[in-house]
This record gives sequence, C-alpha cells and structure tokens, in this order.
Amino acid sequence: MDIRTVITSPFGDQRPGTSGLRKKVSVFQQPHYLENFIQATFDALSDYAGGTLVLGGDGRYYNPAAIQIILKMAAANGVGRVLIGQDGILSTPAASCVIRKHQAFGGIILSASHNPGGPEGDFGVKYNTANGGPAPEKVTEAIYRRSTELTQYRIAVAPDIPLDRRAHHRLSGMAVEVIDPVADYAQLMEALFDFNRIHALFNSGLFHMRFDAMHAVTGPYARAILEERLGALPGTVMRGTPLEDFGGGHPDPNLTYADELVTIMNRSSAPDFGAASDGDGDRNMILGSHFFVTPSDSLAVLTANATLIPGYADGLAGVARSMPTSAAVDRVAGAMGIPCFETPTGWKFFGNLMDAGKVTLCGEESFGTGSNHVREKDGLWAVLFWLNLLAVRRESVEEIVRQHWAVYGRNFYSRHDYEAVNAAAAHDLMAALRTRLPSLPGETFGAYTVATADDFSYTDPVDHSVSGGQGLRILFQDGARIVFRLSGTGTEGATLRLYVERYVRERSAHQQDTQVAVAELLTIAERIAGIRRRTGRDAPTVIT
Ligand code: VG1
Ligand code: CO
Repeated sequence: MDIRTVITSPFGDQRPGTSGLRKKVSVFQQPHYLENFIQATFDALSDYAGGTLVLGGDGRYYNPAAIQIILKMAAANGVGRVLIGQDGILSTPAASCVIRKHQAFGGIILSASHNPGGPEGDFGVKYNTANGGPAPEKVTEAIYRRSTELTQYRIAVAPDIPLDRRAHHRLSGMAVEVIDPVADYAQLMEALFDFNRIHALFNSGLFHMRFDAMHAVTGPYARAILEERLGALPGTVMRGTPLEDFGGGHPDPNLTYADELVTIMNRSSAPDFGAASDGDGDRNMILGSHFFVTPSDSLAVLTANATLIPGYADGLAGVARSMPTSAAVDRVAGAMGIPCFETPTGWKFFGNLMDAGKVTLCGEESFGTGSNHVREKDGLWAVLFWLNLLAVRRESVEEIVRQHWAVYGRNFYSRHDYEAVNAAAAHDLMAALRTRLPSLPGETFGAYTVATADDFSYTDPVDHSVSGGQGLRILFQDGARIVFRLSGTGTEGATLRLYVERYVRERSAHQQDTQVAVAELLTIAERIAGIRRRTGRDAPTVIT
C-alpha cells in the first residue's frame, strides 16, 4: 500500500457550525484545506479501524474532487470499507439510513444544504456518527481542536475510483462499494407508509401533485418513489436532475426561493399538493392548492395524525422541536399526554432523545421534519407522510390544517432573515440586546408585557451536556415570543434571524394573514433591537 504523509499547517477556521463545516468553494479549494479537516475528523475518532464508512453528497460543485480525496484518505487512515452512492450522490437522510442499515461507524456527507452551489457558491463537509445522526458537539469540538494543531495528513497514492457504475473496487487494500443511492432509503419509506393507498390516490386521477427538487439531490429519489413506485404522473417531479450549481438557484424550499412551485400552486388550476426539498434532501416545504403550511404547523399536524400512518400506528413516545419552532406541537403533545422537548437549533440535538427512545417525531421551523426512522431530518419522508395522510383522510391540505387550528388554536408564526449583513453590526446588535435582557421583564409594549427574557441554554436530558448561547428569547405574558439568533450555516457576513410567534385561540381570527397577525411583534422587535439602524437594512431578505 502506497501511503503518503503530507506536511501541512492548521487553518484555524475549521470549527463546524449548526450543520458541519460550510465555506465558500474557494476556501475548500485551498491546498490542504479539505485534507486537514478530513484528517482532523479521523484523528478525533477512535475504534474505527477496519470499519465501514458511508460517503456521499448532494452533487454540488467540488463533490467529485472531494470524494476522491476522501476515499484516498480513508484508505490511508485504516477504514476497512466505504459505501458510496453512485455518482457520489446520497441525500442527507439516505446517508443516515445507509449508515444505520449497514452498521457503519460513521459517514461523511458533502453538502452545504440550502446554500447556493457552483464555483462561486458554497461547499460543506459534515461528519455523522454510528447512529446515523450529525456528530454531537463534543465530537465536532474534538474535530475542531484537532484541526488547530495538526501538522500532517495521510493519503493513499492510487488511481481515482469510477463512480458512474455500481461496482466493487479496492483502493490500497480498502473496499469501495458504489451503491444505489435510492434503494435502501426507498425500502425504508415503504416500511413506514401505506404505499398501496398512496398509489390508489394517484391512480384515482383526481389527485395531482408537483414536487420541486430544485435541481438538487432529491430528484432521483422523488422520481423513483413518487413517479415510478407510487404512480404519480411523469412530470410530477420538476427540476429533477441534480446540477452542480442547482441551475443557478438557491436550493432552499421556501416561499422566496421555490417561487416557481409557489406560482404553480397559486394558479386557478393548481395541483392538490405541492412540495419541495433542499440541496441535500433533508428539508421540506408543504403546499396545498393556494395554501402554505408553516413548517411548525406541519409538525403539529403530523403529530396529531401520526396513528393514521402504519409506521406510527402504535403511537409516539414523545416529540421534540427546536426552540425557535412554534409551540403548535406542544399543544398537540399536551392533548395526547406525551412529552415535548425543546432543543437548540440543529438536528444534532435530537439524536440523544431519539436514541434514548424519548421522542419519535421532531422538527424545526426551518422546513425540517423527521422521525426516529433515521437521525436526520428528512424531506421526502415528510412529503410521503403528508401523502399518506391525504390518502387516508381524503380532505385537502387546507381543510386538514384549518381543522387542526379549530381544535388546537393557531400559532401565528413567522421568521424574518437578514442575510449577509455586516458581521460586526450583527454581533453588536446581539450583544446590546443581551445586555438589555435583564431589564425587560415587566416592561410593556402595546398589548404585550414581557414575562421573561433570556439567552437560551439547553441541558441535554440524556447526557447532561450543556449548550449555551442558543438564541435570545423575549417571552410575553400571553405566550407570544420574539427570538433573535445568528445563523450558524451562513458563509458570508452574518445572517440575523428574527422569529416571532403569537397564539390565537378564537377560530374567527384564524383567517388573518400571518404577517398582519404578527405585525405588532415585528414592530416591538425593531424597537427593542434596532435592526434597521444597526444593519442598514430596510427589510428582511427572506420571510417565511
Ligand atoms: C439552519 C436552520 C436550522 C437547521 C440548519 C441546517 O441553521 O435554522 O434549523 O437545522 O440550518 O439545516 P442556522 O444556524 O443557519 O439557523 V440544513 O438543511 O442547512 O442542513
Ligand atoms: Co439541508
């Protein structure tokens, strides 16, 4: 085996954020940059020698080159076998599924998720552990620490492995299996959902859907499952071919970036159901004809209806949501008598709860929903869950959500993102607000009086690890909330996220437009934090 040891020096900026290490492609293309991070990852792990590693990505620019480097470094670092998706493709939830199914010690996922791709875009690397989930903070911190001290990395000298065909190869003694990226995942979906019933719904000819893969990773999965297996009409999947720059788009399934789908769903002859997923396939947006389902509501509706779905017919152990996610699901959990956990933003915080059997479903306001079937959020899973629900209830998306509000009340919810603002200005805004928090309780702003205000800190109920600094919360006496956070996935300046929520019980008030319903909270947020003055922005970049 020909192994080369390459002398290198640390970069200092390789601390993983909310979901792995994300940087501009040009940063990753610097000599040794990717190699250092991969070596730091292997160095931070133990007991993997001879074990199986899963490798794949969302097909974005720089994936093929990065994959060949990682394969050679895996061989040089004693990995026994690598399972890699054909053409290097594995959606994030499929990677999680493959890790679990094939008892891998971990996986490396190459994606910057919803961030734009291409030579000028972003790239990312994420390490997942044996449970299939994103590495917890103690692992990502160990990787980071190692990256700051490393002086060399190991790489095999060997020819590239062809990835365009399913086959078995050897690379300096390590086995490389190029696998079907869809098969294991599709089989898992079939075990959870009533495929026959969904097939019958599509076959009825009375039901139409559009799925926007945004030229990202879910195209092949959605075509195989929705069109080929479930009988949705050809053409149901739009923008279904993964492109290395996502066709120049921003593969983020929200009302701004999936505007083509939104336009289709607002036509007079709109399909009954619309959905979209993001760059790496872990997010979902759910639309009905002329109707948008807020992700927080989607989680609540899925929870309330879970027992209608074969995979969840026995009930749910509990649910979890990230702190900024609306409390709609809390009400459902309360009514069902199951626990509801509030975690910091980022899927890695759900892993322990699921491994300990404490939660079955979980979700985030950022278009992320999932369950304990894998340890990542799962875009297509959410779409299939909704399809199964629609096939059972035979009502429209809008009817299902409106009925839900009638029973539980409505949590009006919105997130305003200020993307790529000046980083110093954003940090100053947060610092000033943090100083202001202790004096806020008791203060009244129009109809709202502050009950408590804090910097959210989470103690993991399973391993008791503490994660502080997870977002500034202003909680009002009537349950309304304002939350400020800085994004941990952006690569340019800082992204400020403002989340507002307000609960309305009376059914007559459920018709209001969301932005109108939360307008006063937005004004209060501006008054307290001075977003315009501090960032120089008149309006948010994205409103969801
Ligand atoms: C964002 C979302 C968070 C999500 C994360 C990764 O993080 O807010 O809920 O888990 O992206 O999703 P941040 O730190 O930018 O707010 V993905 O689909 O980009 O892996
Ligand atoms: Co994603």
